[in-house]
Amino acid sequence: MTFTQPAPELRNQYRDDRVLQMHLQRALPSAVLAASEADLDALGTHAAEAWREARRQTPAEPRLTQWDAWGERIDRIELTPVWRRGAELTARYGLVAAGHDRTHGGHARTDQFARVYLHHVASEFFTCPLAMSDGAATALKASGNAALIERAVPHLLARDPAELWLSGQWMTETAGGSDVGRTDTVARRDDTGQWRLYGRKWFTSAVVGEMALALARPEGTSPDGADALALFFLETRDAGGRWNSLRIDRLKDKLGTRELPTAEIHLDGTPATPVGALDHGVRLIAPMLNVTRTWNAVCALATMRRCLALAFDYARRREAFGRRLIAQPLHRATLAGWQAEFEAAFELVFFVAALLGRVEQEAGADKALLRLLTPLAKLWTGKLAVRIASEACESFGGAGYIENTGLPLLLRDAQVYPIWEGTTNVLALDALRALASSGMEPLRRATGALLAEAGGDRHGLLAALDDADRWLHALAADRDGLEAGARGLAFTLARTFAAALLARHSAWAERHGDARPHAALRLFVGHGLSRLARPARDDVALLADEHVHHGTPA
Ligand code: MFK
Repeated sequence: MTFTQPAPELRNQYRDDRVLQMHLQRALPSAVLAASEADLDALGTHAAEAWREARRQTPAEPRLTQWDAWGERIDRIELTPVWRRGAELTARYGLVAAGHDRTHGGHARTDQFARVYLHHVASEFFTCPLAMSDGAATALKASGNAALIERAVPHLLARDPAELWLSGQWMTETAGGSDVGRTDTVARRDDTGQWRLYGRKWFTSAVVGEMALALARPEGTSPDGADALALFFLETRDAGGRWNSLRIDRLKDKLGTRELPTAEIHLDGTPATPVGALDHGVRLIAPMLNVTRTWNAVCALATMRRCLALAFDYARRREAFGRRLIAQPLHRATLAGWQAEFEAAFELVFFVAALLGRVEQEAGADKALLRLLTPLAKLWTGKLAVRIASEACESFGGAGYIENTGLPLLLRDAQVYPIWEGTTNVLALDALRALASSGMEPLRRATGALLAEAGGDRHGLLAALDDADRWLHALAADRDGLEAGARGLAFTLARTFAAALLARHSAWAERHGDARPHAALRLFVGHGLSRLARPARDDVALLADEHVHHGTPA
């Protein structure tokens, strides 16, 4: 008899997802959920079918052809089959439009991100340009630039694929990287007064889009620094459909997200329009950053859910050492532990999504809380997705290391989440920036309100916040110490607030006869909430400076 192992299977990813369904039942009025449920169900079916289909195909990658047979520069990008369907599915399910819909007021973002969460893995990271498009629509609306809003926003929010535009966010440069203030791209006026951009953009993931928002330094302003950057709107193609004075140098050879045609480009006089004043461009692009970081967190969550769905399914099928994996004490405890982390992260991410919707559509919503929680949710879920993807591969044994199971791809793709839209350290420092302007009070107030709904603070969450506050005060005059510990602080705040959210949710679930969220809460809290640390400066110096060599390497 030949030895075979049972492949994991996916069922409808909406109907099969207790965590999503229960969250939506609690968080959305029944009329809002009823209006979306057919779409969520269809996206759940599509997710399962796309997984099966992808296993039958050799993975496809985009291809760049720079020159035609006659020597003309064409820079044509051929997309994968899934990407070619991207616009149609985006328009049909309103993956961007739903977030800006005013029918359900502040619930718009919950509705939208439930769709995105279900579709993300099946989309092969088509969600990346969608995140940028959503961010661009948000930044343009916030800018108040009526002409640009009229020109672009209806396209970005279109529900007709023929009208839909995608936008890029062109910020990253060779010198700049995360230090956007070192942007080298120059904006210069031509004889007609038209602004034109010149420079090299190093990571443009949505180059196939119709437009982009790009940072550039207006000629004649100070040579460095973020304050002298301006935000520009540009259209990538001219009226004849040719590239608008830009060249695609190459597609990136990336660890993961390989279906996504991330490009290096040269702007060589691309016509552009200032979105606002000719300085403080980072301030103008910040609304975009915060939206794309929320997408990042939702997509990280979607990867976690996919990994766990496959790992649990396999554990129920595969038998070893005389019983199914799911009956093995260590295996079941391992999976349950990651499920608990996922459920806590789920509550945090969907809370941030809902709060974004309220801030955008309701008066009096807590902007300071959103400003702090956005980087916290992004940085924590980025790291957690990598760990869960790695554990999921491991839970399959050797099969998890075999390319055409589709499992290694989940791990490679997950590694983008802590990098895309700002690294863990950049985000931890951003959280410090938010704390410097509003302090801990918004978080403490919100935690208190959640615990009141949960029926009390049974897990010492307010004490955990007090510890974090004391840590902050102790380092108030020590900027280097504060920065050195910023990751630990960020993880502590993210975990503690996620626990408060899960406490509120599990109290509701228990009233509805479901004990599982409470079990998730107990396991999650059991993993520990605090990650506060004060790495001794001398110890850090001994190790960090060890690698500084003097003279020529041997
Ligand atoms: C999906 C697959 C993708 C494929 C591969 C992708 C690989 C990765 C490719 C990428 O490049 S992703 C993009 C990654 N880059 C970033 O996310 C940027 C990282 N850098 C930052 O986040 C910096 O913190 C930032 C550029 C936003 C600001 O740094 P600066 O230049 O030092 O500016 P500063 O002085 O801190 O802030 C300028 C203003 O913006 C301030 O306001 P004021 O002028 O009024 O004082 C800040 O408060 C404000 N600001 C900054 N961050 C903000 C913000 N406001 C609101 N929200 C924020 N998050």
